[in-house]
Amino acid sequence: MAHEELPVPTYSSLGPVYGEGSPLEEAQLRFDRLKAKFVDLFGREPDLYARSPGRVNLIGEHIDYEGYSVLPMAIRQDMIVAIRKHGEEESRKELRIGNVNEKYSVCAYPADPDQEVDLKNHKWGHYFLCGYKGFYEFVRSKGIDVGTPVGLDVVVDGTVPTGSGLSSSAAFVCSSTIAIMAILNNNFPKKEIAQLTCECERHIGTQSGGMDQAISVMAKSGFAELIDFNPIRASDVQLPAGGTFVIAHSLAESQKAVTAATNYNNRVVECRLAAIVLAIKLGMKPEEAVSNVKTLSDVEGLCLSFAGTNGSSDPGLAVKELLHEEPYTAEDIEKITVESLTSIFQNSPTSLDVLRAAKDFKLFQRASHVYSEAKRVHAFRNTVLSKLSDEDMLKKLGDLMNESHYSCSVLYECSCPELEELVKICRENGALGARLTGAGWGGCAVALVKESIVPQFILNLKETFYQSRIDKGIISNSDLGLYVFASKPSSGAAILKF
Ligand code: NG1
Repeated sequence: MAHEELPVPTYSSLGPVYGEGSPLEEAQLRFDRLKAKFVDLFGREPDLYARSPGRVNLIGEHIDYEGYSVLPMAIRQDMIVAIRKHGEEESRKELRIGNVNEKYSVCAYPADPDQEVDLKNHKWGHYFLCGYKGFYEFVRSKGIDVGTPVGLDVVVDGTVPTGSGLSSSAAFVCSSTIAIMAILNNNFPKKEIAQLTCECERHIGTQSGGMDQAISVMAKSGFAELIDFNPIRASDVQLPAGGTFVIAHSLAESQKAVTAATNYNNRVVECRLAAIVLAIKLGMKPEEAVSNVKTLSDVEGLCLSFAGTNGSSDPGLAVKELLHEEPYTAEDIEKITVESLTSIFQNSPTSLDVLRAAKDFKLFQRASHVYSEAKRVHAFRNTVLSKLSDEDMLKKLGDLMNESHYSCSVLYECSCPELEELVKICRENGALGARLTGAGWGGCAVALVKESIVPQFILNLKETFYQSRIDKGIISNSDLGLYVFASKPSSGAAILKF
């Protein structure tokens, strides 16, 4: 059976997830501490645990929500959710969510799947609530009866750094959803859980694309995955020997949920507008384009026919010929769509927030990024499958990563000064390629480095990037390992019952 058709695995020991040696010992300590915290807070032991990893995206940035394939791998840092279901006799119908990290105080919500997530008042526990609401929506849509909602006690322990572009949010939402699913005696094919958790996370107000949840749920130890959407599918990608991915934090925190209207969701809206304008320029009736075209992949066919008549197979040619580089005002676009932007997005409150915050729309730049980045993902995969020597292969992969960064930085404008500095330093210190990873606007860079120079590379980053920040007290020397580390592809989500 295809990997994505299988349910989330359930294990009775930590070995299948964490391997052996020191990672296993560290994991055992974390589970012991988590259980102790649970007993401390709630006076009982958890019934089960669910864990989901963070991820690093190797290539394919800001294209998942446009329907294009991406190529991430899971990292060892993860989120573990310990959960206990109240009995019918227990009167408290509440979700209580504690955290091993004292920085996060206990959050409580009614055990009501229909409550709204209070987006104006952001709390860390909201991510659990996203999983809770999303899970009930899913089972109801399938006609599955999971009984009357009862109270749930929950404690979480996370090691994915937050706001770092490594998907701590998806690790949290996926582990929460899977814990809720397991405690209510259900399990589903991973591809359904990947889709469901993507929808869960949208309750936090970002128009999330689905990559993070897909890799967190479907990852396999030792492999990166090519993730396709519509339908969701994961294909193993074996990375060439001799190369290692080093992840380095720029120390600028990217607050995706808080800055959604000007950053993440803004780009989603710009891509939609670019797609609609292209469709109309390529002959679709305005009202048809407005109602049917959601993403740039929806108009790829039209762009390809246009390219074909000009002797090319690049959908980007339509962007070059039919969109202008000058940013578009709302009025410019409305002349083409013959409908106001507020009416086009009337059913999406988070998009209306974008329109209120935006001065103009860079349709040419955003569409150029998306079509070129989508091509780079396949070039990356084809390079890995090619007969090139490991050395040449690593060099080509590095070049593609550098091109991806340029496009993110210049066309998509999702970098920031700290990331630019860090990426430059990575390249100066021997990285074959380096780029921002994840949503950007802060967070991490990922660098492809020859395995033989990894320790020296990390030391050099320490000297040239981190030392001045340690001196300023931004991070402490002893925490450096949390901010810069080499990572191998780790395993995906799991349920643990001991
Ligand atoms: P991160 O870096 O985890 O915030 C976000 C989106 C992805 C994808 C990337 C950009 C969520 C949960 N994740 O990732 O779907 O669009 O940005 O490639 O919104």
